[in-house]
Amino acid sequence: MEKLIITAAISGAEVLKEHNPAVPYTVEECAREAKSAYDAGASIIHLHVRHDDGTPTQDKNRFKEVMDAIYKVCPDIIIQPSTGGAVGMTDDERLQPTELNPEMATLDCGTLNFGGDEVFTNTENTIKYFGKRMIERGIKPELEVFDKSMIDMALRLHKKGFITNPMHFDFVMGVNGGITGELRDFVFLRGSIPAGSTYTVAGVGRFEFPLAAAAIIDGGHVRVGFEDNVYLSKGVLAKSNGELVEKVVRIAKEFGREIATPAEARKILGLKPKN
Ligand code: KMH
Ligand code: ZN
Repeated sequence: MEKLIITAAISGAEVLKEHNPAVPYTVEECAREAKSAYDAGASIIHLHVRHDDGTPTQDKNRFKEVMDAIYKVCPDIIIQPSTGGAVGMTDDERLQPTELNPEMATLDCGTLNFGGDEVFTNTENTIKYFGKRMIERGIKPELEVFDKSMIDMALRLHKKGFITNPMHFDFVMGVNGGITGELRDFVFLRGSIPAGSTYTVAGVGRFEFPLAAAAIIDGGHVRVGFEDNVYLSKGVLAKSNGELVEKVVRIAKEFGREIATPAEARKILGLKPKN
């Protein structure tokens, strides 16, 4: 079985220090959290950035500052900026980190009810616009899937040339308004992607570790981190993103699954080697 790629979603746009004091806002805090995840075995950092007061921003200068600080302490890591940003941002605002030509970026494949009156809007034209931008700039999209219909959307847009092979999906499961994190739904999603594509699973809240175990057994990849879950176990806050990654590494070891280095992750995902 292929080695396991662990992605750490260290910051998110919605989770706050009120939920876990280790949630990073400042440049230094982001670098600290990325390093803790990298040291524990993460090869990808899924990145949102904030102002120092915790307000989410897609400002490309802030992304550059944070990415430079992360590369300083994790020189070979893969950084995957979010183009989802936060609810209510415009498409062009969300796309700003692509101007830095990162190796990867997220591409959200549909609209989602986020609870209350909040809607995370990704029209078909938005997805096409983002897909085209990533092709033009040689950025590998991670196809964010919050529901089965988003896989179908990605496959339709792949046929039309807005997304290229090999495709890499992220099943974000257990979000309010999206697909549940039940094993039945995981099996449904992973059976719905074409042969030759790869996937990561990001279980939200209590689904984080059961779904990590499922993906480890299945040969898929895993995302953990404060964006999705702030608890190490029931009622116990994680002290760092690294602690969440360490737990995945322990589970993987139990099943004999080795952990991919960033260089190995690049090979698995078809990214160019970093020199
Ligand atoms: N914060 C959500 C509105 C992504 O990173 O691409 C969008 C999100 C997905 O987190
Ligand atoms: Zn995100």
